[in-house]
Amino acid sequence: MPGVPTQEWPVADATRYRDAGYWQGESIGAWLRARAAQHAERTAVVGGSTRWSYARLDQEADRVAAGFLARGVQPGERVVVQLPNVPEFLAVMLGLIRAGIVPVFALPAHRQTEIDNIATVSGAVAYVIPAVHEKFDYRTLGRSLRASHATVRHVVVAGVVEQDDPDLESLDAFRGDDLSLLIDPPSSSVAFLQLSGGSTGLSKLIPRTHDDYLYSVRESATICGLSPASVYLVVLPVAHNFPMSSPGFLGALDAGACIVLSPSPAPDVAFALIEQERVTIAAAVPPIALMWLEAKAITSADLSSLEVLQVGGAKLTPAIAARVTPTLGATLQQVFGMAEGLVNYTRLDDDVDTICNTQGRPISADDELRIVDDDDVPVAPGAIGHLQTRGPYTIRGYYQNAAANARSFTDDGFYRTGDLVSRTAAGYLVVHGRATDQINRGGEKVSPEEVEDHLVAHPAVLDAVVVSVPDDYLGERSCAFVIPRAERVPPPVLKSWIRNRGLAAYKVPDQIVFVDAFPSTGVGKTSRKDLRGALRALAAEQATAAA
Ligand code: OOB
Repeated sequence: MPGVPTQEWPVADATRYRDAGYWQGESIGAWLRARAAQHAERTAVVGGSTRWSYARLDQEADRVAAGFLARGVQPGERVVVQLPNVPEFLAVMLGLIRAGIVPVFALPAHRQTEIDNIATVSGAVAYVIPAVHEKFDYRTLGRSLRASHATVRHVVVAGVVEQDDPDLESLDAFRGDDLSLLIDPPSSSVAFLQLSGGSTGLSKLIPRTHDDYLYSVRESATICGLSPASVYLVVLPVAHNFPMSSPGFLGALDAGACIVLSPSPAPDVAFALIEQERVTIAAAVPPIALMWLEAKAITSADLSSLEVLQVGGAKLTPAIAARVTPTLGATLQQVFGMAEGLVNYTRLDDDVDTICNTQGRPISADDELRIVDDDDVPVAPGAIGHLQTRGPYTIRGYYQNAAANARSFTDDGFYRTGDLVSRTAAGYLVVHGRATDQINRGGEKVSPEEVEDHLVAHPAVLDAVVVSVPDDYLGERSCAFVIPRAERVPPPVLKSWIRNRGLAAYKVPDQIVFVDAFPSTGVGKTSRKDLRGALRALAAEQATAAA
C-alpha cells in the first residue's frame, strides 16, 4: 500500500513503546469496530437532529470507506476535510481512516490561502466541504481549488449540490456498501495529517499514526475520568487536536460515552445543549471560558451536570482560572497540548493551587521533557527555558518539510515546541508564553503573559493582550490591547496602577488601546499575530497622515 512517507521513530524507541504496551498494533478503524461491538446500542453522537448509536456510527464510517474506495481514491492518498461540527465529520474522518485514505484536517475558518497551501503541501486528491456554513459558501472555494490544483479530482459536498454541476459531487455519491476493497491499514502507518498551530507563516502538516494517536486517546480518557456515563460537548472546531483527542470525541468513543456537537461556542447555544443533554465535560480555549464565566451570571440554563471544564490552547490567566469552579460549579482542568504530540493535564484531584497556577504534567511516564536556554543547555531546576520534548506520541518530523524539520527538531529527535516554560518541584509545567511572542524592549525581555496577568487583575479590565510594536529606538516596545468591562480607565491611570503593583517600569505597557474584542485564530485562540499586524497598519496610516 502506498504509505505516507514520514520521519519515523528509531527502531529502538518504537520497540520500547510497543513493549510498554503504548502502541497496541490496532488501527483506528479496528478500534472503532471494537468500541461499536461493545457499546452497539448506546448513543455515540448527537448533532442537530441526528442521533447515531455506536453501531450506526460504525456503519456510517463503513459506507464512507467503501464509497471513496469505489470511486477510485486509493489508500495512502490525501483528502482535505473541512467540515464544521456535524455528525458527517465523524463519518468522513473515521471512514477515510478506516480505508487507509489520509484525511488532512482544515478548520472551517480557513479560506483560499490556507486551503491552497494545505492542498499543495499534502498533494490532496479530494476536498470535502459543507455547502454553506456560517453564511460562507464553501462551494466557491471548492470550485476554485479544483480549477487551480490538477491533483484535486473531487470536490465532495456534504449538503446540497445541483445535479449537473461539473465541479461538485455530493457526499452521497461517496457512500457505498461494498467492503471488498477494504484492507485494514497497518497501525504504524499515518492515519491522518493535522495542521500545526504555528503562529507564523503557513501551516505545516503533522503526520499522526494509528498507534501513537490511540495511545494518547486512551490515556487521556483515563486521566479525564471518562466513563460510559460521560457526555462530552464539542464546542471547539471538531477537527482541532484538542477536541479530537484530549480526550476529545475520540476519548469519549474509547470510553463508550456520548458526544454532543455544538455548532457554536456561544453561551446561548452551548448552555442549552449542556442542559438538554446533561453534558458532563467540555473543552474550551481561554476566550470561550471567559465568555462562559460572564454569561453564567445572566443565564437561566441549568449547568449542574457539568463536572469538568477543560481549558487549554493558550495561557489561562490564574485570576480567570480561579473563577471557574466557584462560577460554574465544575472542576477546572488545564490542558497544555500541541498537535505535534505532547499533552499535559492538571489532574482532576490536584489541589486548587496546582489547578489554577500550572498547565499540568505530561500524559506519559515516557514523555521526555527538556527545558533549555538559547544554546540548548538545560536551565537550572525551576528556571524558565525553551521546552523540548520527545515521546511515544510526539512526532519526529513534519510531513515532507525538510527545512521546518531542521529548525524544529534536535539531532536526537526532540521537538522544539517554541514554548517558554518552567517546571515546579512536583513536575508540573507553567507556560510563560511563546519565545516568538516575547517582547525585546531595548534588550529587556518582557513576557506578555506576565503583564496580561496584572492588567486582568484590574476590576475595570475584562481581558488584555500585550504584543510588541516595532520601535526605531528600542527595537520593540509594548502595546496592551484591553477589553474594558464598562468604563475605560484612562491609560495613564491604568499604567500607574500596574506600576504600583511592584512591576519593573520597562514591563508597563508603552501604549494601551481599548477594543471590544480580539481577533482570533481558526480555533478561537486570540491571534497575537493579527494584533501586531493591526498595530503596524495603524502606524503606517499615521505616518501617511503625518507626511
Ligand atoms: C493545542 O494545539 P495547537 O497545535 O493548536 O497549539 C499548540 C500551542 C502550544 O505549543 C502552545 O504554544 C499553545 O498552543 N498552548 C498553550 C496551552 N495549550 C496550548 N499555551 C499556554 N497554555 C496552554 N494551556 O492548542 C492543543 C492541543 C491539544 C490539547 C490542547 C491544546
